[in-house]
Amino acid sequence: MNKADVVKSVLGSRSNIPQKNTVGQAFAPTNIALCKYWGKRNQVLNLPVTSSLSISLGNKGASVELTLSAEKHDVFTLNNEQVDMSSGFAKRLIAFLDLFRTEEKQYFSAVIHSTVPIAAGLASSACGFASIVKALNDLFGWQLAERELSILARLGSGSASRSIWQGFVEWHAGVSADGMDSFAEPITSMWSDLRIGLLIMDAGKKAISSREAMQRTVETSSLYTAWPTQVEHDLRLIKEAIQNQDFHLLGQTAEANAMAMHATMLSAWPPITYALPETLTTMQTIWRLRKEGLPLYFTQDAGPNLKLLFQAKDEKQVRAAFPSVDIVTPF
Ligand code: 2P0
Repeated sequence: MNKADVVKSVLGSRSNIPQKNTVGQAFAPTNIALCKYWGKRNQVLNLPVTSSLSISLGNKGASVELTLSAEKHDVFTLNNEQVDMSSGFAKRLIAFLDLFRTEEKQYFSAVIHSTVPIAAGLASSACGFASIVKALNDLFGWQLAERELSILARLGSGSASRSIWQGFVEWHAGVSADGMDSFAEPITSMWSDLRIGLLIMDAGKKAISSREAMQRTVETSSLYTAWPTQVEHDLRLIKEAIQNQDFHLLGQTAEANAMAMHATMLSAWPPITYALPETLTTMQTIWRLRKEGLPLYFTQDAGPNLKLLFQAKDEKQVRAAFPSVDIVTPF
């Protein structure tokens, strides 16, 4: 089964002719995993080895306006600038749109506004592909269920399956070969005093893509065999923490999960680390502050940046310790 087969099976007899809209509009939030997705059981369909759980970042994400283009090629603008169509970003998006074109070759114009740095470990591909799928659904009037949107977004990028919703979201790994049971869904929850702090150490492009890094980890890391067990344990605790609004359990489990994921990368060959010296000194500052009594935790993805987890009551202290922090209120 390839991606085109999945698209065909999800869309059924739905048409690729704009129904009542001539423009498809959508927004999708970026998301940060508290229990990470790291490793695939199927690289073509982005089917994960384990389930994962994330929190979406409110109005941080990507908005898209999608129209059919009169040109004989796609045209993309990103944050008001024309995208170089030979760039990696454009090629990936063209390949994704290829899955949805009619036989007589439709071309698209996509006007994208992103409030997250591209490829800096801030899940820009997650909100990017999720917003494109939602915009296609709007343009063509497909009226797909959110579960189906999640399956389609996954074909662009695994973590995009979680960016269909706000709040806490669980992506079920699934077991089927075609991935029809590998979709995300929201966890009913409300946690108004939860805060996420973004600490950007470097908004530049990463040295190794997460796609390549997770594959190398699966193939060469001796610690990877322990990863599925770790995830099973952490998923259970995080869900318990969400249900009981137990901040310490949430923070501790998310931080431990991120450290374990990075440990699997360190033991890959050639070894992989996304940390910069500043990442490590910032971790040490967080650990010191926590020892001094501040309930502050972090998580780290495929980049050097850290994402802080704390509660509204501690906002002032967090700002004092990290003046450059960008604070997000997810609920
Ligand atoms: C996550 N990451 O759960 C994990 C944690 C990075 C670290 O999902 O190959 O861009 O497109 O499926 O989704 C980043 O990987 O990878 C990611 P592909 P993706 O958020």
